[in-house]
Amino acid sequence: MTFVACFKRALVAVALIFAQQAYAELVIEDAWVRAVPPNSRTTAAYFTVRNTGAEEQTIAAVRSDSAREAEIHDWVETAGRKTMVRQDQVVVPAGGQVVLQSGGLHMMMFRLDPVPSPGDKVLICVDTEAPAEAPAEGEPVAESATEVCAEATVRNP
Ligand SMILES: [Cu+2]
Repeated sequence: MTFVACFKRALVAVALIFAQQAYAELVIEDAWVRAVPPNSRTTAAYFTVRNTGAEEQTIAAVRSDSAREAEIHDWVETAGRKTMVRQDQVVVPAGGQVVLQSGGLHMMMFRLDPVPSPGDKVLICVDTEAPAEAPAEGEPVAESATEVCAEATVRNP
């Protein structure tokens, strides 16, 4: 093997190690889902995402096994009126955390299926890469190596 080929191979190995570490460095804590009436199709999830690593991480997608669609929203005040605005990316600083809480940043869960009941456990996931393509109707979202998940308890605020 030439020196250049060997060097390139070493670089790839280092890149892979960093990719794996990056994915392990986000931790979801204190996750809960707001209980809603059985005929409701939408709710919100709240949790803390902690970054234990030395590199900043960017959340590009969220998902749940109880919702067909999920987005990160924030409340933004425009001309004295508060509205929810979708956030395409949320940065979790190195060694820091982002808190999703009632009245602030939150995870929106759309098209609940099934509608969870109080006391149920619901899987919620954050992904540092946006999904390559939207899944077909009724198809589960493929898991990715950059995804971190946690169980959230369904409860009243
Ligand atoms: Cu919202």
